[in-house]
Amino acid sequence: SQFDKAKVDYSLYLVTNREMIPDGITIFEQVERAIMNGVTIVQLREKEAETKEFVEIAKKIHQLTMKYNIPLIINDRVDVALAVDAEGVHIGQDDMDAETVRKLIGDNKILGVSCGYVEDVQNVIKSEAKIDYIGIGAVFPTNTKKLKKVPFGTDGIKKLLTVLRDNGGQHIKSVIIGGLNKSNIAQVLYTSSIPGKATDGVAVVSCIMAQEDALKETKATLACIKEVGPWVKKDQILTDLQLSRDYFTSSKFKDIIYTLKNIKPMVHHITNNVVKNFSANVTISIGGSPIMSELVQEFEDFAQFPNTGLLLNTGTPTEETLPVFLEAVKAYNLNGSPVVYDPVGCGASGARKRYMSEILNHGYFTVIKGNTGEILTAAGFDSRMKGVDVMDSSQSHQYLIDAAKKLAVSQRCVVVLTGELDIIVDGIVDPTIIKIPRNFEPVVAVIKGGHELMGNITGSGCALGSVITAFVASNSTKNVFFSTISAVMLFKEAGYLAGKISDGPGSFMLNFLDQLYKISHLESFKDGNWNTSVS
Ligand code: 3NM
Ligand code: MG
Repeated sequence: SQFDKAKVDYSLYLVTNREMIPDGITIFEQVERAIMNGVTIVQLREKEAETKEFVEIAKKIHQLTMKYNIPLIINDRVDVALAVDAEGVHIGQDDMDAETVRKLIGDNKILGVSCGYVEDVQNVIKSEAKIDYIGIGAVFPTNTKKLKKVPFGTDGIKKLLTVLRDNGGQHIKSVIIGGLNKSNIAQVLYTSSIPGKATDGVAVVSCIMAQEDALKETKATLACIKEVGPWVKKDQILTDLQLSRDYFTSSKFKDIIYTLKNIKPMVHHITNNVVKNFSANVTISIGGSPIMSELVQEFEDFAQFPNTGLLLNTGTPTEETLPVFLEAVKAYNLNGSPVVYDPVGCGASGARKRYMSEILNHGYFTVIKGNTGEILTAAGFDSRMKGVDVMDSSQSHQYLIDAAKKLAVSQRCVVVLTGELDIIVDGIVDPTIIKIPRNFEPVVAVIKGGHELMGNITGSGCALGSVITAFVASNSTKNVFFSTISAVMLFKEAGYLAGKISDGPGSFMLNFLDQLYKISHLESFKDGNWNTSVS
């Protein structure tokens, strides 16, 4: 057959599995529906078939793929590929070696190799076989195949793409595989590309082959790949961003407040036991609507409400909470609703650190908010570094900014690092640019202000999470970074004003709620200590 290897579209790569097709539908019907609705390349994978049957099926499937002008890849069996003149062969690590396969199929055919480890990718790059693409997996657990390795999440994808990028494998294409479906594809694509290298496609089995309505499911899956995600709106450019006290009298801030009050965004809190009451009060005082729920069965319903955000605060974890957290993130990701993650105390123990990795690895977060130690830990920086003690203040300042930037870029989200200075980094890139330039530099905002009494009451950091979630969920700015900055500024201003009139933590807590209420209702702009810079 005639085809151009350089022009192969890997974006939705269907791997077949006959066993899981619903009764009454043939593999040919299922594959044709898939091709007609967006599959761009097909791999015929027959683990049980005898050679005769395999070749018969392959011939028929090849007629189909040729009719729609897409390539057919045969899993493992070079003889079958040659017999039907398929466009390529896909091999695993335990199949025939790539050099021999290449000799047998010739230079014009596609050759793909499954890779699960760094060494696998290094071998592909070094190989004489001119391997065209790699399959990166398994990303998540799957029922489709007995896995010999532990699924490695988005971190694993990044690691293997980095090997390709940095070792002369730039030209080698890649598809990701394993447990990918509508609930995670868009998020995984968005968070797993690295500057300078992105994966070229998503390989799926069950989310098409096992479906009663393969037409609808293929369309939906393709939409996840093409759209990259509804949770990130196309950003306006922040050239007119003014981070001064004037901001509170600006029409922009008024718009945000009016919208917030009209919309009354719902903040679904999954938060720690210490701060529930205070967080709920803070949410109400700024015009939001708090709800506390850890009931998995209702997450889907909440996530579908318009203007609803999830605040996930993992401050009091137990053995039972992790699956609840993951289900919540999944429900909100699936519906494109924002998720704000506060990894409380994630550096405090090995267990909390693993907890955090697990959570980060399984979903997309719109905003990640933490104190110095938490963000340093999440970014993989040395969190014992009590920065200020060992470095001069501009050095420690830069260290914190670097950590927040690293986390924001790697998670493609907004990061808020709270401390003496609040550092806010915009790692959200225009979702239409999947291939992020290597020198991508996120915008950083540094906000001063607040009051020292804020550190003397429990839950003020956690309640900031509630305000950020309310602002992002009401989405009045259409820009997560801008909404987050607005939330932080409001919070600090209220803290400053409350601090000035309070005798201690007790009265501060009450005054703080009052000030949040007043500013949010546009009553108080008279005083403040805004001193803010954007770089
Ligand atoms: N290969 P589903 S995972 C065929 O890790 C296959 O190499 C994998 O099926 C690998 O899309 C996998 O139904 C099965 O999860 C993927
Ligand atoms: Mg194999």
